[in-house]
Amino acid sequence: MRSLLLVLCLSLACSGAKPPTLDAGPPGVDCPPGVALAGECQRDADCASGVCVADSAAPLEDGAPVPLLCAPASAAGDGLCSQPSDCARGVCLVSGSCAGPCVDDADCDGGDVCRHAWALRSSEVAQDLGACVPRVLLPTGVSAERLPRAALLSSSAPRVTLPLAAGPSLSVFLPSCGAEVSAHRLALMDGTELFGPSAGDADHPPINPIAALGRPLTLLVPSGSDAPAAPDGYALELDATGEGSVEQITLRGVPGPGSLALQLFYVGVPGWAPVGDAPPPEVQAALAELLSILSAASITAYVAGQHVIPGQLATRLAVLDETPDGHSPEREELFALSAGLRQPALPVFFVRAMDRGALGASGGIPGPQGVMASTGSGVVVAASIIGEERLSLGAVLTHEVGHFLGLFHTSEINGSGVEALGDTPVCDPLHDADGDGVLAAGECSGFGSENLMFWSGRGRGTELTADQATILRGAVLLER
Ligand SMILES: [Ca+2]
Ligand SMILES: [Zn+2]
Repeated sequence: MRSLLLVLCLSLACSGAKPPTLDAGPPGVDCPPGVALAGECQRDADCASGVCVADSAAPLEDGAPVPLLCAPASAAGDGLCSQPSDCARGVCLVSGSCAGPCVDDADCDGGDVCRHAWALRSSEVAQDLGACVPRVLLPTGVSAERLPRAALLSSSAPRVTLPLAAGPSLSVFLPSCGAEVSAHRLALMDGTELFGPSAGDADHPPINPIAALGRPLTLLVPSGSDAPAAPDGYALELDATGEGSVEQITLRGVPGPGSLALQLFYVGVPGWAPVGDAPPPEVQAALAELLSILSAASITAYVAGQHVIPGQLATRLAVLDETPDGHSPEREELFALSAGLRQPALPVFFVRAMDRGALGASGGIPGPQGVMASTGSGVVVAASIIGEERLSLGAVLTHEVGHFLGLFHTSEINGSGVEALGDTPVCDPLHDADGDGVLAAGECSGFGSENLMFWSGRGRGTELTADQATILRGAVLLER
């Protein structure tokens, strides 16, 4: 039941919809692009002379692969862009940066990885390709420890144990293509279980909760004031499916007040586009509420960039569908549009609506902060919230940001709770006045519906406790 609720947090952040089931999702958290060929090259190595560039003379077919040919690079730049001609190779990704084409990671320099990406070919046409894009982007003062890849051999050993150094830290686990990992157990070196099979109901909540099925898996230690510091470190057991390996990146920062850079993506919301350098009015209002809520934790935020997704890509992702088993490949594809961002930031996606009445979602609890181009790299909110009674776009957006920075719900839909915070309000099942098994916002008035991290957005909760503010101020994504 524990895992079920954590998945609920991730995918149905604030709706009253039925929880998804836990069947395995589609494989491949992190795979090479696999884009069909559309020209004479896919990478520079394919060219006897010149480099592999976009064919600017080819007809613009929306949704088709970028046509590529061997030619001399132009004198244009390779940094930020708003159109193809800004880039030496004519490839301007929808995240607003120039990129070079590739087939696999070996084609990329400087720690970049080769991933599927979408390029702006005009204001109405997006085309895809394999592109070299940054992987880990961290604010000054944050260290990243990249451990050697650990082998996953699921046929002989479906469970692997990894040592985890003392916190506080955020670890992100990136399995090789075709493999998946989930958290099975986290323990102290003396065997004390902090998360695992013996903790799983309201009477035995985990001491250090983990969103065990996050894609990618992330793990914050300690994850709250009630979780021990563990100076000797931890033993972490992962369940693996598929064969391959897993890369572990452990991030450490210096907790304190800071600023959050936001990269805003508009995905098929009618009329939503930048107004000069400013966001559209609806988003400005939501950001004003976000600033007001986060100021209680001494955190500020600013808009670092804005991106309008064009064409069929926007049409397809404007309404995020789920599969019958509760997964959302479209949401994962949306978060991967962060590919190409070149500065540490939180990607924020605005879509028209989400399946099953969901209002928003986070790419993890916490999200993979600083890791770009992954299936969890961002938060999403539905513009359909605008005009709905008892809902606020700003509060839902900030709730998802709270998840991404490391906050769990104060109470779940059934009154249970998993977070490791000592001072947050609890709304237990005794408050289910109408006996329908759902702890609605109205039933939890005075018992947590006022809190930002209440499970339902219909309380319009904005409050943060001191322990929640401490978690937020520890987020490695903040600029300090
Ligand atoms: Ca009820
Ligand atoms: Zn939530």
